[in-house]
Amino acid sequence: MKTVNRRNVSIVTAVAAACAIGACSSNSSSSSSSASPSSPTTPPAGAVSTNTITISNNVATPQNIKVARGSQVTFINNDRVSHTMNSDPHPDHTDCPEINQVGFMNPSQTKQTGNMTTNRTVCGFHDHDLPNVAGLQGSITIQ
Ligand SMILES: [Cu+2]
Repeated sequence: MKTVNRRNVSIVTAVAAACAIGACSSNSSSSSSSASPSSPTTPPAGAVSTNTITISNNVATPQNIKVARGSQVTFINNDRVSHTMNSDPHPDHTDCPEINQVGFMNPSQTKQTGNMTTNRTVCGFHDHDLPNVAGLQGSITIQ
């Protein structure tokens, strides 16, 4: 009994010593960099010229589009579940309020943004109910 206890104590001591010299493998210190979606500052490469984004199976297609300034973007929810599309950043939705006019979408529902007249070049969007699902994040570049 005493031998076992002594061995456990020495293992704990060894782990604590390893952490003290920076050998811990924890990634907790970098978690803040992968937080909520926010608008990109430059247009994503490969943005598609279209005014329509279709959602199915928790993926928006195309994810990155470019549109004329002042035009509207149509979101089509072809999914079996509802989605709530909002402007980045989450949860404030302040970058491009025009996108917030889409908001809650029932399955099979189609909704439009307001006229994209923001001063921003790129507007990020996301599903407010699933803010960390990458397939439901995308961008609208305004030309
Ligand atoms: Cu949100």
